[in-house]
Amino acid sequence: MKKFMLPIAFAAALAATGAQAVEFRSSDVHNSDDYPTVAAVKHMSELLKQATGGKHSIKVFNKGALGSEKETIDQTKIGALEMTRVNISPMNAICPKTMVPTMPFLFRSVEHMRKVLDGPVGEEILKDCEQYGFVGLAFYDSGARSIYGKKAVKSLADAKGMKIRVQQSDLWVALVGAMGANPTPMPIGEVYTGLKTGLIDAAENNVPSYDGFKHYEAVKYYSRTEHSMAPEMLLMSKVVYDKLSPADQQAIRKAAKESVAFQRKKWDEQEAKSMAAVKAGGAEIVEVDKASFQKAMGPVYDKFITSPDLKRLVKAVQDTK
Ligand code: BDP
Repeated sequence: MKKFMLPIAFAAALAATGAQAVEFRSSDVHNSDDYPTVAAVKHMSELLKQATGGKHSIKVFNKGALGSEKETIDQTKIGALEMTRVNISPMNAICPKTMVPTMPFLFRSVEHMRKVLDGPVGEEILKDCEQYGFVGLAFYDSGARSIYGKKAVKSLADAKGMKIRVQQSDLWVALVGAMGANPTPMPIGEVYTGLKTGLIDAAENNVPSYDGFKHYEAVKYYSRTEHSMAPEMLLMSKVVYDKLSPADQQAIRKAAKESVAFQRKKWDEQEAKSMAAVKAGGAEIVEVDKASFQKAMGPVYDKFITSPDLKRLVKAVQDTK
């Protein structure tokens, strides 16, 4: 994979120019220039340009050009990269409150998820990341994640023993382990080859990723387990953010928040488009006994939702009507 990186000293110098115009760089792993998260950050750039009279903008480096999510998170933490758009999951080990929206079968619906993330629970999680070096600017939609592989998974029993790729997060290792499967953590960029060569039997993701990474060409059964609605996050380096004027900081936060509605609209459209594309490409959509999966998830909550704060947050999500 091609890596595009500025030398750290140069990036830091850029970030230090508080009064000057900056074109912030933001990473994304998705291939399509029009993928909802990619398009949303570009839209945010337009809003930011307008709000700052053309002073600040954002350039999106998608296709994983700046590295895997774990790598871009590390770069963002030290200020070598200004912004990164990642799934919430690789943040689980860094900022514990991000585990809450990752938890299996926690959200009852898309509406429930949006309401929680737009409300005080969402704000608390974004804010929590600051002490670890990340300004949490926004959550974006990522739909529900389901298992896809070379065989159909109709109930929990079918997942037993399958080698399933997971994101680089201990919570995900435990979650897929609780299904009786063998979790294999790896960056998304390696999954296509992993599926093709049989290194892994399956992966799990939303339909737009199954489509966008062409995984449906490698494995044909998409079984709708819908086991997690782990959202996307847009993060800014705190090192970079702290050097900006309060007015610029406000403009960035506002533009990010305003890009959320745009992303959600694109997301809904993309889900429909991708569903049609994978079906046309030969994928079979399998209905699943979801309850069998849900019942197996107790140990995941017992292992990770241990502190009073995390218990309070999970309850607050469940109580959100
Ligand atoms: C996709 C997310 C992307 C993650 C990917 C993964 O949009 O940020 O990298 O899943 O599974 O849904 O790694």
